[in-house]
Amino acid sequence: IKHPLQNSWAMWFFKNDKSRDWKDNLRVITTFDTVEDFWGLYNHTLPASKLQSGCDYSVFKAGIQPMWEDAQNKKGGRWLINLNKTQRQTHLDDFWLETLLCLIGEGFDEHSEEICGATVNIRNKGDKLGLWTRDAQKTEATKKIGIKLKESLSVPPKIVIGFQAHSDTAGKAGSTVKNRFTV
Ligand code: M7G
Repeated sequence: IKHPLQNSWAMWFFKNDKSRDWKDNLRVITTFDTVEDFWGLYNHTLPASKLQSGCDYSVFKAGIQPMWEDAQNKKGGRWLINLNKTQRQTHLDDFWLETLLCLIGEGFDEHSEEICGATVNIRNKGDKLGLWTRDAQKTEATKKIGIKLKESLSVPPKIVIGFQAHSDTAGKAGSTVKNRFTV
């Protein structure tokens, strides 16, 4: 008997093909709901650091699409960790795996309900890791999730990470989005 997870999850892949709409570049790889199936998937997909620039992986609770427009995301936001170019080799894969283990292990304690999923963006200008939550108004829960994420990834205290509401991010390509909270 396999070990069941609290939630079912879907893993998504995004490949940037500029001739198509953003949404049409997003595909589900597979869904999983056991520890064993998670490791099977993890072990047979490329590490994030080996993806081409412009690609994303996302892992979201089953039924939530990894986009701002989903009913479960539209009032939410993300904790964002920006990596510099050298950190793709030194930190990215560890950060991503640790984030996935927090997701599937319900590592945000009583706030795990607030979690929608996580995304890793592979970009030449600097990779990004985002942890998406469902309600940007829930100040206390959101901050606790940010603190826990920072701890779990062993982000040094002097590095500040920010939380951005999707409503602020949507439609602001290129410009800097203000942080609602930082930890
Ligand atoms: P990104 O891939 O999050 O970051 O957004 P990047 O700028 O580092 O590449 C790039 C662009 O993809 C955005 O400006 C949007 O045009 C599109 N995009 C990204 N996301 C997460 C969404 C989304 O959730 N919904 C829609 N409609 N477009 C998105």
